[in-house]
Amino acid sequence: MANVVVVGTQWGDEGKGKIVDWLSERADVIARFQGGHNAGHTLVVGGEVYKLHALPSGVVRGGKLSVIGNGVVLDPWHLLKEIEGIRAQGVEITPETLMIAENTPLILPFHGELDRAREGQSTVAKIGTTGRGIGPAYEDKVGRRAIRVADLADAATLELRVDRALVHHNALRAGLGLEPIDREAVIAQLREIADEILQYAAPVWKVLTERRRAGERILFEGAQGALLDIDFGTYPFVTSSNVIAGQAATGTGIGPGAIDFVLGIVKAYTTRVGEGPFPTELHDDDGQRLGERGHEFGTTTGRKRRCGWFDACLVRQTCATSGVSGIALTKLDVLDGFETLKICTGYELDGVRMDYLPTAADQQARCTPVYEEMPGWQESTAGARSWADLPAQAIKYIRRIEELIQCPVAMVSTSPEREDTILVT
Ligand code: 2SA
Ligand code: MG
Repeated sequence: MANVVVVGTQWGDEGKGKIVDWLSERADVIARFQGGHNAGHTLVVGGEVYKLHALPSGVVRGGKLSVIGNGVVLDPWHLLKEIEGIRAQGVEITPETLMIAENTPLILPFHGELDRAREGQSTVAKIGTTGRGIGPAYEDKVGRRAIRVADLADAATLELRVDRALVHHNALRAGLGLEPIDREAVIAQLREIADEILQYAAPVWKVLTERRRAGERILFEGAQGALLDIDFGTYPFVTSSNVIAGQAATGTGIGPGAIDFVLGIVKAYTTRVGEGPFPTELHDDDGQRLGERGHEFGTTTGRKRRCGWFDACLVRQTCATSGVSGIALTKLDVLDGFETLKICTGYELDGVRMDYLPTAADQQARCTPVYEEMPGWQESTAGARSWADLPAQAIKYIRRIEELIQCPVAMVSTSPEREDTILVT
């Protein structure tokens, strides 16, 4: 496997961070290609816990190049704080090990304010966002009024860019009852961090192309999950970027031909944080148990995640939209000890069997899951490192998932620890 894209196949929090960390041992470059510090990736290395938001998971490994691609939206103040925190844990971060694409749009303080104001003001508009300003920053990018990393290098350009953004934002803020933005303060804040950010700035598209030609391997690290994709997710309850694998190419500036393998990360059950449809959601003891055993709380916001049975119908769909070549199944141990497990194989919509989730919101709401049941296993699978360590029923569950989603299992992860991984060869 040369260049691998890692993507979430559900609503995020599938355990991508650990898998990316595991794969990054075999990569030279690790690149983020969408999202921002709404992501929360937890890595456990030799007992040390690292919580990453904007930084690629590769940073904790020495000798690799970590890249923040143009598809990301970057809060520069948050990034500098995150770098400081990770450095304090003993990780070296320098312009040799971290590169930020010059054409990356910035998240500014008023983006976060707008995000939170919208979420707070109206129950009609509430998405359940992380409140990090992700949506408003992407709006400015496609609205052609973003301030990008390269703009920090020239004072006159920066002022022009700020003015362009403020024309839009001040009008919007007036409607929401927010104070107009203090132009001078924004410019001063940006100038204050400009040099610190610019030391990492680079033409990432060029660097990646050259590195690839030199035979180096690139690992593309997705954030969130395919059902939060702006086009293919459960719109409007989605994030504001393309999350699916195709974005790895446009979010870094390397052609789609550079992608050799798409690894879909699949949690052995389903979770979702924020509002929106979730056909297999459980409101009973089983759901409670999944949340407790799986420690299902947001890494970024600490929010409790909604939990439910594995939805093979949705994952079959997301494996298709991302062109997943193989999956990594994670958090299998959370299912240890259940008497019976349920898998959703499709939906019933007004008496008709569906093998995909329809797009129309009213139809989604009327879809009821069709389940098949399997006996669970009583043994512990936590920390298993080979197939031989897994109970027969657990292997059957994995094989059934593989069949239903029409995609082979390439890896199984049995704990947050790097080594507790079963590779399927
Ligand atoms: P936003 O902030 O605009 O991207 O929110 C829009 C929707 O996307 C969801 N979203 C996420 N879902 C799961 N995990 C995410 N990352 C953090 C984590 C979240 C956290 O790893 O735990 O800590 O709460 C993430 N980021 C965005 C969000 O819930 C909205 O449904
Ligand atoms: Mg997460």
